[in-house]
Amino acid sequence: MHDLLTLPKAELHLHIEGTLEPELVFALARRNRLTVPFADVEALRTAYRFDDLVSFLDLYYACMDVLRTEEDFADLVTDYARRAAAQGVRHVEMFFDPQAHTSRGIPLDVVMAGLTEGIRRASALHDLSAGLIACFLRDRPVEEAHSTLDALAGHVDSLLGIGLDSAEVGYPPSLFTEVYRDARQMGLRLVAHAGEEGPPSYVWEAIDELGVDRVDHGVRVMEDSALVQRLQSDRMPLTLCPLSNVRLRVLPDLSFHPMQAMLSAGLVVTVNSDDPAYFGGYAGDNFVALAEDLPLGQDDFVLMARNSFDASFIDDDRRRELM
Ligand code: ES4
Ligand code: ZN
Repeated sequence: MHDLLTLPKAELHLHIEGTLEPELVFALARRNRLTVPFADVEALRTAYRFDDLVSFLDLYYACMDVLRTEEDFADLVTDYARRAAAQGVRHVEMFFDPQAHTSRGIPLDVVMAGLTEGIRRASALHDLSAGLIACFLRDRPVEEAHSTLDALAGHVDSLLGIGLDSAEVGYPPSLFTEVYRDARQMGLRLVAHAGEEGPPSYVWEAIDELGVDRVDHGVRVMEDSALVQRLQSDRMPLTLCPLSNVRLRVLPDLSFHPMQAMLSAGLVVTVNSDDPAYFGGYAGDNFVALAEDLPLGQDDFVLMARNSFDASFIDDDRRRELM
C-alpha cells in the first residue's frame, strides 16, 4: 500500500453529504420506502460525471433526499469514518448543509442528533476525532442564513464553526458579512469557500470582510500576487481539494494544479477530498493522485499533513495526542 494513503492527516474540507456513495443511496431509499430515479447502483455511479460546480450540485442535492431520519445521518457519518480512518484521517472537521435539509422538511434537531451520534460511534470505533461546521448556502437568500444561524444557536456546543458553500459565482462573501459577525459573537470559528470557481476578489472579501480563520479551496489565488503575499504573511490556511477541481473542471487535469507554486510561495496548504463519493477519492487518494501527477517530494506531503493538524480547530488534548 502507498504510504501517502495512510500518512496520518486531518481532513478540513469534507462535506458529509458528499460522502453519500451510490450503495448507501439505494440502501437508505429502501429503508425509507423511497424510489431512486436510477435503475441501480451502477447507473447512479455513471451519473457522477459533471461539467461544472452547478451540474454537480444538482445531483448532490437530489441524492441527499434519501437522508430522512436520525439513523440515516448517523449511518452516513459511520460509513465515511470507516473509509477515512483507512486512509490515515485522524481528525475531521466536517461540513454539513442545514438548509439543504430544513428546506425539505427535515428538522435541524434530527440532523444534529444524527450527525453527533455518528461522530460518537465513529470515535468509539476508530482513532478519529471529529467536529461539525455548519455551512450556509450562498445561493439562497441571506435572510435564510440569518434564521438558520438563529436555529443553530441552540446547538452551538455541538459546532466548531460556520462555513459558506454551494454555487459561488454571483454570490460574493460580502453578502454574508453580518451573518459572520453574529457567528463570531457566538464564539464560532469562521471558514468560507472562496476562489474555487469565483475570482480572487472573493478570497479578499472572505479574509477582510468575513474575517475567516481558513479559506476553503482558494485554488485561484495564484492569479493575484498581492493576495498571495497577504495569505503568506497571515499564514492563512487553504483547504485545497485536487480531485474535486479536476472532476468539476476547474482544472483540465491534475498536472495543472498550482500546488508546487503555492508551496514555493510559502502558503499554508492542505489536501482534502471535498465530496469523495462524487469526485473519485477520499483524503489519502488525493495525496496519492498529487504524487502521481506532480513532481512533489515526500517532504512536501509531510508538510501538507502537518499543516492539516496545525490549521485544524482541534482541542489541545487531542492535538498533543496526534502531533
Ligand atoms: C461543494 Cl465542491 C463544492 N463547492 C461548493 N459547495 C459545495 N457543496 C458541496 N460541495
Ligand atoms: Zn467544498
